[in-house]
Amino acid sequence: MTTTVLGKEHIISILDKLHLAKEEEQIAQKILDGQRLSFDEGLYLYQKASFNFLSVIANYAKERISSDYVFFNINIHIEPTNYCVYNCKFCSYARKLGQGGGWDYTLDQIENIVNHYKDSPITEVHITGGVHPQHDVYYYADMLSRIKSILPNVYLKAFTAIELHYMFRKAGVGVEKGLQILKEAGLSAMPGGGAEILDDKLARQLHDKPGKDVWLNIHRQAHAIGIKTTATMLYGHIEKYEHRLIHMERIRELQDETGGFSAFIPLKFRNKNNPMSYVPEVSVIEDMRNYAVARLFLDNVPHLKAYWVNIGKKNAQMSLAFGVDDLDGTIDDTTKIYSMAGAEETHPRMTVSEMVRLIKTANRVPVERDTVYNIRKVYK
Ligand code: V47
Ligand code: SF4
Repeated sequence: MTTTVLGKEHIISILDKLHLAKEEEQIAQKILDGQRLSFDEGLYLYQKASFNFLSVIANYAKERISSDYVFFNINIHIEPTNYCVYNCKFCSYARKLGQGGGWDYTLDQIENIVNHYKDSPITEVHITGGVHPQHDVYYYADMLSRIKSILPNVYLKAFTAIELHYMFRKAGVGVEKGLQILKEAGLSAMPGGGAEILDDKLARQLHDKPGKDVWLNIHRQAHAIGIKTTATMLYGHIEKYEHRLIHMERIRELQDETGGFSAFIPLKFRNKNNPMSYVPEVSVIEDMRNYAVARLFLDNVPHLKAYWVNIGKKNAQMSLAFGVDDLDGTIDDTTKIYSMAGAEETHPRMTVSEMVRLIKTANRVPVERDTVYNIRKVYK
């Protein structure tokens, strides 16, 4: 298999042939020199940079961090409940207690799900769902301990900041104590959901959840006790490019402070079966441009993930030419949030060999990782 690490000299020679605009040249020079882009440069990239330029330069930024490697893990998701106290206008899956179409697995049912994976190679259980009105942090700690007693060696990546905020308050504990309770029960990492766009004015048009400070503070405190987290960004709805950049600036600032984010995950708004269905979805071209800008702007977050369940396998493969170096996991058809919102993958599942083939046919080297990016196997 031949791979394509282009290297600095080769990149410069390709850029020379692209007849760059003056602004593109300046931005390219900054990236080649390892300098940070400003807000205005980010805006220029979103609004005016050519597609070719974005691909070549984001690819360079990716290769500097992860060479020709593309990471994935072997994981499942558990969505314990879709009952939710909040009303996000983009959400297709939440239900109110007493309404049809809801679920709330008992802890025994969760044990049954997990038992099914006892002899499988999974290394991660990713747990996130609705914000159930009746469950507190002690209930969820019990859930984590029970899973850990069945699968002692897996990483438990669990609960968005928004779920945590509610379950801590329900139990009357602060963030520090709440995180400690969960860590003792087996929590090893936190997913990045619930961030949406970290701008309170825009957020008020999208949802009724706690604002940006709550999300940022819970991630800050998680990082302080050694819990790595990811950060998501819900894009392609009513936001402007400026909002995406404000969002990424807030992630970049917190990362400067803590270094605790392992990956950034743009999530494309999918518009089926939710109160925002009137908003058209953005194009695949816009998805690729967004990955590239994220790679260039977030110079201090090591990995950029394309969540294939959200954008489909083929688009996820294409994103590998726009700075993405991570495809999340094999999933095994254990999540509903995107199939209910109209994503292509109605039964999201990939075998390891399918994942490896998808990455190899993009001329990249597949690397199985664990939740915190320790390398488990390189598929040369
Ligand atoms: O916060 C909800 C998003 C998130 C829609 O950390 C939607 O590795 C698009 O955070 N269209 C939850 N997106 C999922 C999540 C996640 C997923 C994969 C990996 C990781 C990780 C985290 O899903 C929510 C919201 O931003 N979402 N509805 C929708 N209609
Ligand atoms: Fe609840 Fe999450 Fe849906 Fe918002 S996105 S309504 S918090 S399940």
